[in-house]
Amino acid sequence: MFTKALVRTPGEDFGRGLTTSKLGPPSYELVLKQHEAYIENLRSLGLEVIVLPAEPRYPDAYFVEDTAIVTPHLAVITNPGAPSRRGEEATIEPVLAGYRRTFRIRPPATVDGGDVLMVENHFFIGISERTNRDGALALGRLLEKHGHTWSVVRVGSGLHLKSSVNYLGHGTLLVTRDYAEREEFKAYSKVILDKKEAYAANTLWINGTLLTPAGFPKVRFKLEPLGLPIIELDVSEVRKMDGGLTCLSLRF
Ligand code: CIR
Repeated sequence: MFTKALVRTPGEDFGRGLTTSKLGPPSYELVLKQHEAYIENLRSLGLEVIVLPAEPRYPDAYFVEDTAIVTPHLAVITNPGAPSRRGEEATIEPVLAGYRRTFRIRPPATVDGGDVLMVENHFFIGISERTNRDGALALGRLLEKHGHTWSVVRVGSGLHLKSSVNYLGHGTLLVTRDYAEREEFKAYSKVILDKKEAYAANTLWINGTLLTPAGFPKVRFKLEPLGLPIIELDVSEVRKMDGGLTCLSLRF
């Protein structure tokens, strides 16, 4: 169960962040509204939301998920894989130090939190363009010292592991087609997304409620049999910057 979420307000320059999407220029006014709605929903699910102010030097800094891995036992401050994002983590560390003992991933190791999927006590660490083998190993060692287990997953498609795979509770993963047959996940039940709705893999479990991006009607149909409440949230402007619902917060 989570009791807190840490978020950061997008800055006016958020449209200058990294992106590969071809969905057009994002609107600052709209992203602020969508971010506010996200916060309100987290609060309505009982979380205390810690809201940090925009960080002008770092247009991607509101994707706080990438800067740390927070577990019940520790917080690991990452070394983000994209050079333009290095330094974001230093703004998060003092905040998390108030809640957990903190550890760091140091260069040449790199890790983006978006590549780290927590499934109960186990952590799947994606090796991607952002998270390298040194990073996975450094993170894995810290996790195992604190009683967690871990394994690595090759991120073949999608920016981060959690762009394609997320945990829905009760031993069930939500996965894109590309990950449906992966050996690494064979022990889990799976909800498999249609190719056209792959973006909705970035669905966020909060204490038994699923927050899923609006605009993917088949996903609701696939998630309903799980019997969990579902909230659809519009994150169109975040999507234009290659982000989604999980990227916008650290939950702990
Ligand atoms: C980036 O490319 O780093 C940002 N524009 C998007 C990061 C999304 N974060 C995430 O999936 N955890």
